[in-house]
Amino acid sequence: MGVVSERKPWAAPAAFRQNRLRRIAAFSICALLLGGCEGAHSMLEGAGTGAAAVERLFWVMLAAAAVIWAGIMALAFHAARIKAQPEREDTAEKFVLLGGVVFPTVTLIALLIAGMLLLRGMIGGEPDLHVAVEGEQWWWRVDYRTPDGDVSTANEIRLPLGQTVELSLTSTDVIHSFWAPALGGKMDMIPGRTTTLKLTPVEAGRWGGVCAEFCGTAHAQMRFEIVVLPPEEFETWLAAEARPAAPAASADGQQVFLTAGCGACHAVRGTGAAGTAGPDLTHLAARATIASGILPLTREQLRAWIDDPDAVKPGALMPAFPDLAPAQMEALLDYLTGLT
Ligand code: HEC
Ligand SMILES: [Cu+2]
Repeated sequence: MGVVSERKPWAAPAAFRQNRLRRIAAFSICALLLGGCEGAHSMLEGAGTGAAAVERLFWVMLAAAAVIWAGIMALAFHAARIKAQPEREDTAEKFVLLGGVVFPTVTLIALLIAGMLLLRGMIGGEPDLHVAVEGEQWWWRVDYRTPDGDVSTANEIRLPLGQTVELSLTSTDVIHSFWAPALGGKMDMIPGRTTTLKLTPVEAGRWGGVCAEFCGTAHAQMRFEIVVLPPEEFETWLAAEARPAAPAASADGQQVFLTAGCGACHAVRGTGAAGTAGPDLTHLAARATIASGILPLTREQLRAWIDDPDAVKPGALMPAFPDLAPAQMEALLDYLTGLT
């Protein structure tokens, strides 16, 4: 009596079913990952010449890898199907020499040359504009020089469409890395050194950026935005930024700001506040977000931030102000939201 299989003839074997599950899981994971390939942080929907160069290089590398992979798979299938038979030693040697030395050398050199030619697009031409960006724990200080004076802002880099900007990048504390995938490459920000990165935006809009080098507690909350504007709009914005702060929307609020000690860390040009440890707040209300892109700039979010920065962004280097009376907080918020 033979062994009777319990399995019904029409049911797929367990291994196959398990495999199918695995395949579905793998497919879903790939689909999810590919879903990440679009949007404001996408290198594949580039909005700058640098990103376009990286994208072309990506496709060239992918195509080359696919061709080589298909070739190797074909060889492997072939090898599995033919009957094994001893090769002559000199044929085997030739095969190893061609497949193991000549082929990789030629292919890698060709890809290297292709890469260097394609990435020439990232070097960029003569810059039309210079912007200094400094990585801080955990936000971005952004400085412009204008004929009307220096402009300092945070976490929002406005750029004119179609012009080449040279970013001078550095850091005050640890190594950060500046990365705006939709516009161009990625560059380390190193304390005591200045690195540069050129970007030429070719599409107006808001593009995302992140810190790409682990830099401490709030690294993952260290985001920024690049806002690409038509050149006239950019000039208007820059001229407005160069002006000192608007007259205080709330004199009481300004008083709270100055007496609570905010001015020790924050500057508001045109008032006594000239601190530099935190972002310049002269034109705070002209920004769309606070705390390096993690909160939209609204009255409620400002309140939440000032109440307890650490709850919003663990590790934030701003103390909490739990002792502000409700009326003081409202006046302070009136003042801050009036800093247009
Ligand atoms: C010890 C220094 C320090 C003091 C004092 C301080 N801040 Fe800050 N503040 C910071 C730092 C640092 C940041 C940036 C934190 C981050 O994004 O990681 C910040 C961020 C902010 C922001 C968000 C700005 C932006 O563009 O993202 C606002 C608004 C703000 N502070 C308001 C205040 C107010 C109001 C007070 C006083 C009640 C105050 N701060 C006191 C250091 C300080
Ligand atoms: Cu960082």
